[in-house]
Amino acid sequence: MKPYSRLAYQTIKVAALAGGVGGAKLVVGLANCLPPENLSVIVNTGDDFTHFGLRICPDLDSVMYALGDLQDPTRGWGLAGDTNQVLQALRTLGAPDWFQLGDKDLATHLERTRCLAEGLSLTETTLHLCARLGIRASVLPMSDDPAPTFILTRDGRKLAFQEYFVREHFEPEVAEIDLEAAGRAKPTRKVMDALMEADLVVLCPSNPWVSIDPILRVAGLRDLVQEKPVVAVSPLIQGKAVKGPAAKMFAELGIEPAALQVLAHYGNLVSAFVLDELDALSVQNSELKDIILYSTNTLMQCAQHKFRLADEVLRLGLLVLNQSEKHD
Ligand code: FO1
Repeated sequence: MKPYSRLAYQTIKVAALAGGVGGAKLVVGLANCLPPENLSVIVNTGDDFTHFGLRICPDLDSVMYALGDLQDPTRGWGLAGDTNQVLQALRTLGAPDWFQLGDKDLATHLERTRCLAEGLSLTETTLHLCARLGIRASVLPMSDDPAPTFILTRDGRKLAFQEYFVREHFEPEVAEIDLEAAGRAKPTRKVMDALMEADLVVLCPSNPWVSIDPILRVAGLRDLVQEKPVVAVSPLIQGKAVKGPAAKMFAELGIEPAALQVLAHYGNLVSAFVLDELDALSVQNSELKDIILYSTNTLMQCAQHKFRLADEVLRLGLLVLNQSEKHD
C-alpha cells in the first residue's frame, strides 16, 4: 500500500461520519491520505444488538476490520478467511442461525462483551480493540448509550435493525424509521471533541437514513456538524445503492432514489456534494446555490479507487475551507 504523500490537506483535522460497508471503504481511503492523529471516524451504533449474550456492533466492526485490512473482501463485513464451525455446531443444536458469526469474528464480540461487563464504556472498549488490531486513527462510537434503530414495516411490525436487515433480507416495506433511542443518547466527550476540533466533516457514502441520520440524531451532534465545512458523498449511483437497502428505502418512503435526493435529505448541512460521474448529467439543470457539486467515479472496487476518492474528497474539503475563510 502506497504511504500517504505530503499534501496540503494533511495538516487538517477530519471527522468522518460512517456506518456500513460503503462508509468503511471511504474511511480506508481517508486513512491512507491523512496522518492517523488527524482522522476521527464517528460510527453509527444504531445497528448494534445483543445475540447469544454477546454485544455485536456491526458498523464499528466493519470500520475496524477495514482499517486493519482484515475484512472479508467479498462480503465487506466479517473477517477474511474466517470459518463457521461454531455456527454449524449451533445449527446442530437448533439454535438461531440467521446471523452469521464467524469463528474468529466471535473473539471480537467475546472480548467486547467482557470489557463492557467489566465496566468499560463502548468508547474505551473500541479504543482497546483498535489498539490491539494496530489501528491508529480514532474510531469512536457515536454514543456510549444503547441507541437501537427500529424499522416500522408496512405490515405493522417493529423490527430491530438486524432483524430487518439480515434475518428478513431487508424485504419488508419500510413505513417509518424509528431513531428515538438515538435522540435520547448522550454524545461522548471524545465525539464532541473530535467534531469541535475538526476542520472538515465528511459524510461517508453510507445509508443516509439508517447510518448517518442516527449519528446526527444524537443530542447536539447535528449542531456541531452544522458549524463545520461538510463534504458528503452520495451512496447512490444511477438510483441504486452499491450495497444494502438505501435505494429501496428512498422509494418506500416516497422519495425518488437519486443522488440529488440524498443531497436534499442532508439539506443545509452540506457545503460540497460528491456524486457519481454517471449522475452528473442529471444535476446540470438543478438550481443549487452555495453548494459545490463535484462528480467523479464513486464506485470503490479496489484499494486504488478508495484512495483516489478520498484524495478528491479532501481536495474538495480544502477548497470549501479556503472559500469559508475568504467569507469570514
Ligand atoms: N450481514 C449479513 O448480511 N448477514 C450476516 O449474517 C451478517 C453477520 C455479521 C456479523 C458480524 C458483523 O460485524 C456484521 C455482520 N453483518 C452481516 C453485516 C451487518 O449486519 C451489516 O452490514 C450492517 O449492520 C449494515 O450496516
